Amino acid sequence: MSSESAVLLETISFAAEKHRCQRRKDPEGTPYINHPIGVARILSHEGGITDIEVLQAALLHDTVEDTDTTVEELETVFGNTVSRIVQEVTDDKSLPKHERKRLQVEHAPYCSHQAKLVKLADKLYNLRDLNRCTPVGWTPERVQEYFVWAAEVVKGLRGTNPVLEVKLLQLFNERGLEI
Ligand SMILES: [Mn+2]
Repeated sequence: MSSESAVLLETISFAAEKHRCQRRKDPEGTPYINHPIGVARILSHEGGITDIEVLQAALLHDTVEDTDTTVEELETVFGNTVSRIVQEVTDDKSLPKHERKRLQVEHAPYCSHQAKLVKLADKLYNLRDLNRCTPVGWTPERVQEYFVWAAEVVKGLRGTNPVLEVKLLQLFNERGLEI
């Protein structure tokens, strides 16, 4: 086995352990790990990304925000670049939700190219998921608001990956949104 394959398996295993008790918000309660795996697959399969550190960061992108994982831990296990990308895509949970969402819009243009890729794939996965089914407790208005907000974030990520961006634009257009 190539060393990159081994590294990816180590990363998937780490993320699966960290997210082991979490579920998505869909009515079926899909295991949370399906999301980071799906985000990494969008990058590799659709975006043509082969940068192993981007794929690792995609697999780990919600570990600091949503589990007990620290940036220092990621740095020790996976190195400086992977931990930096994850840190870039991690919201500051000490801030109110509205403020976190506003900061995502504001910071998007200034993220590294690698972090922008993870953000694009994360948004594409989540928007497709919202089209597939509505999260428990969400109204159609809340779903539409999420699309509006995501379009604002994606606006700041343009020029990063044409394939992913075209797919996102199609989803926004279906919702009557222009970016
Ligand atoms: Mn995510």
